[in-house]
Amino acid sequence: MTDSNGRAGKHRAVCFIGLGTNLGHRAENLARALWLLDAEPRLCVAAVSSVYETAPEGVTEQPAFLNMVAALHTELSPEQLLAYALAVEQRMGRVRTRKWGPRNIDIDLLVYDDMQVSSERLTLPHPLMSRRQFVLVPLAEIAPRLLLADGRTVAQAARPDGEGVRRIGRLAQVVRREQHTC
Ligand code: PH2
Ligand code: MG
Ligand code: MG
Repeated sequence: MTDSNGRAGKHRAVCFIGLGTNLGHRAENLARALWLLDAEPRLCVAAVSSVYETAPEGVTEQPAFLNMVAALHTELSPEQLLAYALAVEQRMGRVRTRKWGPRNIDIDLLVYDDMQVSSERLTLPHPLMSRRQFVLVPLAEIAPRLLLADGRTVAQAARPDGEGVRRIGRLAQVVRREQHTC
């Protein structure tokens, strides 16, 4: 592949990820995860949604989540990106207790170009994304026309005024509010 100057270059994929946290300083956890992702030279955080406070799904007896999504440009393969995302979770000290239980940070790959992947470690697009308003509502901000597996666009599937998903602001504002500095 060549760029507009005729230089050979690696393919840069566009990927969407979901971030979630319901333990500790939640907004700081989101900020740190994005910072650690962006620190990888073959990966760039291209866009971020607002931050939403969301009611826990699956296991409902746990603290409320902060959720957001981000668009990444990356030269990493899906498997490499997954490995890097898991390394960021580990570096942030994530302790895995039970499935869908509380966590200080969760980074999920949602979509990677128009690639379909089905392996033991990774399924793309994320099989639950079209049912999760805590993913769809933030994703509608940065990728409203993205097509879901069922043929709807993200904008059609998102219910921003529905129950359980409340926009609380841009990340930098939310971090400052959590630190009580404004
Ligand atoms: N993640 C889960 C299970 N349930 N609920 C909300 N609101 N937000 C999440 O990120 C979330 C969840 C499994 O990863
Ligand atoms: Mg998850
Ligand atoms: Mg996960």
